[in-house]
Amino acid sequence: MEKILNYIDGEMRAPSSNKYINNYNPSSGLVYSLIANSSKKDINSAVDSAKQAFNDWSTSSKKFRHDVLMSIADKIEENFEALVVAESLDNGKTESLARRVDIPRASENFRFFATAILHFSSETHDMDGKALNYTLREPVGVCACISPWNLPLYLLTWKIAPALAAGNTVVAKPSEITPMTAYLLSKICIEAGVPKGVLNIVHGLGSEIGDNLTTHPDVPIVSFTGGTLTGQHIAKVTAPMFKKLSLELGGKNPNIVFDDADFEKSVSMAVKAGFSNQGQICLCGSRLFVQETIYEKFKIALLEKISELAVGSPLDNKTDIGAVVSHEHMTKILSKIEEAEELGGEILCGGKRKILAGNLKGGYYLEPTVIEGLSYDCSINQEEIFGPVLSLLPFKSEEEVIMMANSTKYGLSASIFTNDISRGHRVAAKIKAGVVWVNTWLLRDLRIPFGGMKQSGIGREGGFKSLQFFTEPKNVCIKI
Ligand code: TXE
Repeated sequence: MEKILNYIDGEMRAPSSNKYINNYNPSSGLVYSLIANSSKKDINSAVDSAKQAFNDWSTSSKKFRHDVLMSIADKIEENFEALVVAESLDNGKTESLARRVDIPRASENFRFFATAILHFSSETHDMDGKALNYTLREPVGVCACISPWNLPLYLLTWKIAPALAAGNTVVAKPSEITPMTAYLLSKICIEAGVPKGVLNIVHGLGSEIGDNLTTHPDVPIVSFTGGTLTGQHIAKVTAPMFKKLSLELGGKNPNIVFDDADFEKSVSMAVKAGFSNQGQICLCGSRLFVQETIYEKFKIALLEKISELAVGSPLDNKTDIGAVVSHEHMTKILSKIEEAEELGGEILCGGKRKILAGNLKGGYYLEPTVIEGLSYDCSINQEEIFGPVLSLLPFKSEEEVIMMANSTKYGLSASIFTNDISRGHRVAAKIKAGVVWVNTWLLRDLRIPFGGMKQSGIGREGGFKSLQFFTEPKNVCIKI
């Protein structure tokens, strides 16, 4: 059985404990590989290696760093199909989604920041000829990049690429639930000739080695994407050490459909926003608000569209919904659906595990589920479920839907569907979220400041915002 090893100091290494964790294939529920169960010793080796490499890497030319990142992107594209198959096998998502979204975005992340660093600049401030201020933006040091299981390679590279482009070295800790493509990326980096120690990838249980990495005295900066609870924990343990922190956390995103919206488009976008990646995207529109004047008609059309979704093998091109990522996560989602029924919610469709035939019978498949009849402020409509579960709520007025949309502790993203462009601007201005789409969803320009407010996180990623996060500004004032 394949063993997923650490990538430390430019080579693949077994964990110092020589212990491994089972890695499950969500589509069958079977163990298909083993993951290095690393310890503090492995984290320390990785940080030491990154420290050794820092001086040369941080003083290398931007052009050199551009070339290294571009060669990683080239190698990702050379290994495209293998990465697609691996991502689907490890996460349970369909191969078609990994081929369309996850893997292309991984190489794009490297290309985007390889070129961004060539255009990155900072400001000067002239004091009427008496003095000149200029701002330097210097690499920070060894960066901890910690990533989740829902878009494994996509989100890991979204952190590694800007950190390296800015001249830092990196110790990355991918999710122990989906480590495979990070492991393949390690081998790609060796092939691409990445200097040893520039990037290190350590696998293992976040609950066991996460603190070793985030509180390591030689790691001054942490970039994390994952659950809000874990984000809170990381903020707590790093606060006394004044570390630079970027937290991209959970969401409970409203999708608002006004009665003047393009009907067909808003129905199909509501299904896409609710069920893409089995609803396991922090940006998913999991709360669907529909104006009451079109609510019944919209509900019929929505259920009709959802009934066409195929739940099946991630390898089958006809599959729309693959397996959710783990047995534990499937159980959590089913318990939330049960809670919704106990609260008086009505299950309009789905609500159950789907058992497939043959070797997929042990897979973690859930039917796309719609729940209605719950109050906007109940637990189901306030807490992130992170699965193929959509909550449907009617609203009367703009004011009412804005109040309900803003009622959760999250503030990551929102979508608004209306053909009244003034209303689009007006409602977007009042929604408490870091990213607001009007008449679309998940349309991403990598230059925008991406991130959430409230308990959806701290800081922004994307374009120069990422490079600003991964550098330390220093102002120099020269007396003339
Ligand atoms: O996230 P965790 P999980 C939400 C979603 C999901 C919940 C938990 O609701 O159900 O978060 O998911 C590492 N110090 N999102 O369990 O625990 C861990 O090993 C340092 C939203 O995946 O946050 C993994 O690499 N690191 C999210 C990473 O943190 C620690 C996407 C994320 O794990 C650590 C995924 C610690 N103490 C889940 N404990 C999004 N915003 O997209 C764990 N880790």
